[in-house]
Amino acid sequence: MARQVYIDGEFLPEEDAKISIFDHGFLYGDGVFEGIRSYEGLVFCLDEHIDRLYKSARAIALEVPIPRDEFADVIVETLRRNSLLSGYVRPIVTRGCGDLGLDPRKCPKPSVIVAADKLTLYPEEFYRDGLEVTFVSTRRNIPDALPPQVKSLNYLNNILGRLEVNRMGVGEGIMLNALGFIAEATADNVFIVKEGVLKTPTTSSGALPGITRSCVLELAREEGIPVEETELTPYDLYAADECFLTGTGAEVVPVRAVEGRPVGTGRPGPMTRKLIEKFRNLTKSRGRRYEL
Ligand code: PXG
Repeated sequence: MARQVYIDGEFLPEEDAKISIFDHGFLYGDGVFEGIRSYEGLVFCLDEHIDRLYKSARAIALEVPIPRDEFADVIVETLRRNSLLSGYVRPIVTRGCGDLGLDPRKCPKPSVIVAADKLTLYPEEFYRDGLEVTFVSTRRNIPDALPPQVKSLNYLNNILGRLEVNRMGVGEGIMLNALGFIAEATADNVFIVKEGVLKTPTTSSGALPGITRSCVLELAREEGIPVEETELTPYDLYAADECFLTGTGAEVVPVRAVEGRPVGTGRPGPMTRKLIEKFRNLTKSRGRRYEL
């Protein structure tokens, strides 16, 4: 069955779901998006994702043409129309159609698009044994050029990192910022555990404020684990007791080696395993429930 896509007020089969060549989302990556997961009829952290989407839009002076509650309903309806109880949903807001110049004033009407599909999961052995990561040479965009908090349609920085990851044949790549501090992975946030303290780079280091990241920080605090948002160097990762990545697709995934160096014992550590379990429980309760 053809996938059903929402575009500006209507649902269309994918072959009819088309965006203009003159849309600045296409021409310039001028727009914002989200990646949301649903678990057995629960849109995970729907409010948090909506919140980040509207904040991203505000940061680039893009007015989302529909109110938040309506956007949330459209997201749920897109999952329903695609008969997905567990899936991945991608809301997008673009600057809309303009001329071939980049001036956003020429784009009177932003477009709202929501697509959904099944999710390709990381292989199960990643969760059991951990994945390997490498440092990529592509640095994370500097915040003065493009705030890392904005989940914009400009993903070339991350894609350049991903190309390096693919060439290395590992699971993910860690990006440093211009100062040499760890920012995040190409599509996930990074955490380390050192002497019982859970640490993750600050957003000012170049990390996207990941929804999974905030859930993990909250779960750790609940467990009484000391947490720090701080600057981290490659050395901190080499010397860490544990390391894991977080993201909507990845959830919480252990890292077993960095640049060929085993992290800690080279096996997923106790804090990582605890947080995987707690996060999986959270995916059963937090968000908006729906039925097909
Ligand atoms: N950092 C970046 C740069 C991301 O794109 C995350 C961290 C994790 O954030 P959440 O909110 O998901 O916990 C992301 C989000 C993909 C894909 O196809 C993944 C993301 C975005 C777009 C595509 O793997 N991850």
